[in-house]
Amino acid sequence: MNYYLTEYQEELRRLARRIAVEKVKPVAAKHDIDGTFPWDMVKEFSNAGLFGVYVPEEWGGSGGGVFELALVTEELSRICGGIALAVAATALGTFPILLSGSEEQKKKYLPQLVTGKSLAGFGLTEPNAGSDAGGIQTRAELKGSKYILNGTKHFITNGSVAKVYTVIALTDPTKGSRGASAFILEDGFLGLSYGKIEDKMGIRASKTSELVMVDCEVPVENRIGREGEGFLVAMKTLDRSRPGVAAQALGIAQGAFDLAAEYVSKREQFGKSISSFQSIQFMLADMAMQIEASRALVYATARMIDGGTEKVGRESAMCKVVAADTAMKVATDAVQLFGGYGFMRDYPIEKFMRDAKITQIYEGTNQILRSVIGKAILKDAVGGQGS
Ligand code: COS
Repeated sequence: MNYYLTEYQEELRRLARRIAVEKVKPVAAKHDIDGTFPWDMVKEFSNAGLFGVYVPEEWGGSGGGVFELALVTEELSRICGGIALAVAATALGTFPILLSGSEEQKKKYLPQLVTGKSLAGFGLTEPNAGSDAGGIQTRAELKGSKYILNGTKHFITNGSVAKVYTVIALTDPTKGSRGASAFILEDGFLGLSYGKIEDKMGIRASKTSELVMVDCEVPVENRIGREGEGFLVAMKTLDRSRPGVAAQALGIAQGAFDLAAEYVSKREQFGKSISSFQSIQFMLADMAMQIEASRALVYATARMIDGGTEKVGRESAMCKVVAADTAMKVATDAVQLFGGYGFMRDYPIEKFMRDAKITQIYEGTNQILRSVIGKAILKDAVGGQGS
């Protein structure tokens, strides 16, 4: 499929692919097994300028958008969906500053984030507020020139390795989600610690931790936007970051497919290559069709966002759901094509199946996103706008 990438986008894709193959591939299994964070890879991505591809040049980025971020995430995830998250989750944590931050906040934080000198994380989810993001309980009380934050965020990607966290907390608990505000926290702020570091099924090269805030002091100038705008900041962020999860899923699906296609071409049974059997060819065809359909939707959504469309919640959710379900299906089928070998840790394919699973869960489960899509469709139908 020709997506008519610009010369710059083609170059960026080649660069990300080269780094993924030459640098990430040799260390992916090690980080998956021991769960260590790939700081060497962060340095590689940083040197290559991959952290700033979606940030305007005035803030030190390369001037691209969600599309460029998707290209990089896809290529890195094709080799390792976990290591790719150093870039993708930093983007998630950076979006609130980029989209809703003040000039001073952008000046202070974006340069370190676009270079990869600092990683970022996004703190919305709490133990009792996952899909129900409006049900958060973390409190932020203004005392003099500081907000005092109390509460626990969990499942925070890049938690404990990031230096900057954008966190949503309630400044007015009587107003529910309309009483939420967004804040920038830094590693080392008084009262901020990391709590539990998660031991995960997949994306094990990525760190996931709690953010524990006990009388955590946050300067008033670190509030993003006005009080009460936090939920909106979070939703706008997720609208722009979900295509990134979709791109991660797309990369995982493509990577699993590549390995499976190569394997069936070499594997012989009944005296011939198993790729000569129609049942195998049908599986490959289905996998390839689903991957390409996902790619078309992810790219179209990213271009829609970069083109300036404001209301992108439905499309962003759609591409995430389609790509994540595809990743899970394709990775599962890829393991199937490897037969018994696919089940063994000696072969690289089972990791893709483990890595794929999270894409159906985080940044909005595929169930809650179907609900977001359904509500948007009905709203348009009632409004008489059609689709
Ligand atoms: N853009 C702008 N505004 C949005 C929005 C969006 N994408 N989605 C919701 N809003 C607004 C609504 O318009 C509403 O505004 P008003 O209070 O002015 O009417 C407000 O936000 C609350 O919206 P809603 O009533 O739909 O909220 P709910 O609590 O019913 O549900 C969902 C909100 C399900 C959409 C939200 O909680 C969600 O996305 N959950 C998944 C969370 C998630 O992705 N977690 C992962 C965290 S990062 S790994």
